[in-house]
Amino acid sequence: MEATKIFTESDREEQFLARIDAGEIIEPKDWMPEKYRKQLIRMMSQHAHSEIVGMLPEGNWITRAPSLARKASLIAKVQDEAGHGLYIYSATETLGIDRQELVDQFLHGKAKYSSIFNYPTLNWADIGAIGWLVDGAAIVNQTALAKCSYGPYARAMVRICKEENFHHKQGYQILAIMMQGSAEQRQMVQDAINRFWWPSLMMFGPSDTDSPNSAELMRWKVKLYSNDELRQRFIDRTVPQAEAIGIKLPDDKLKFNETTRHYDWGEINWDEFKQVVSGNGPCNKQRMKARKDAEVNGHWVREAASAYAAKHYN
Ligand code: FAQ
Repeated sequence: MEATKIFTESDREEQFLARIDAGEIIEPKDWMPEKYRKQLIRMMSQHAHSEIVGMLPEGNWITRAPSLARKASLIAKVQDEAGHGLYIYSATETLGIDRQELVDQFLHGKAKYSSIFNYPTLNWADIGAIGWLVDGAAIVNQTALAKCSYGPYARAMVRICKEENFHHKQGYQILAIMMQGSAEQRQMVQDAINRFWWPSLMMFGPSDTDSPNSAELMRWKVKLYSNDELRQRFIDRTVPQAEAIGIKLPDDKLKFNETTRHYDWGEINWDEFKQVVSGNGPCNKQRMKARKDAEVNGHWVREAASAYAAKHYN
């Protein structure tokens, strides 16, 4: 009789890597290395928290949108971001972690969220800038993630990218219309872009030489492109859009390079990035307070919803 083969941890890891190399999609019940699971929980939960915190700078303008149509579309956008947070929390739960645990990690400062949402929204053009630049950057990053190796995350990204595309067009349209308006309106746009351009580039994370997680995530095809590759892709597609509506991007070194067929550009202020990520950006304290207050003030709503669900759906 043939002896039953006992698979060791390293056999399983080898099989797992062979599946990754073959381009197979990993599903929740498949065997996966513990580090793969942990890395996904870290990255996906950071992404979910970002979507939820990302509602705050835009929510700031709902009561002051310049028309009923703009107010309606901004409410819809903010609501979409809540939906994105919820899909990604659900996808993260498939890795065997409870959503409340993820939220608690965030509220206790143990899980990060995107640096971009620590900047204030000072004028209406900032809402256009967020749609055009922040959603634009998110699309570049997330279109790649829609092909990542973990099924639930990849599938969540497909729908999210469709909605982000709509946000991106909406933001660009806000700016394009303002650029055809008065000198003051054009000045508002330029001011918004001056403040949001560099932080949008920081959304892609540290440069490749300074990104501790990239090598592992790329080996597992969670990340298909490096931080710098995606940043370059975003710059290449955004510069012509800026030129088309007369916006000047705040980087004197920005210039199309005929040899590389990409734009050359200036230096990111990595000190600023580190400050913002470590809690010292312009709005970090305000954002955390808003989320902590929501957790406390929304407790009775969650309790009532759970009681209702227990009564009607169990
Ligand atoms: N902000 O080794 P890496 C959106 C941290 S959603 C804060 O390169 P990794 C939609 C990183 O966590 C925007 N922290 O890390 C929307 C790590 O720290 P850790 C969010 C950052 O994971 C639009 C450390 O630095 N999108 O915008 C940032 O390989 C409009 C070392 O970095 C996602 O989360 C940062 N910018 O690459 C909503 C997409 N960058 O955890 C509302 C999914 C890096 O080891 C309105 N995530 N860090 O302590 C990713 O693609 C990746 O996680 C990166 C970072 C690319 C963000």
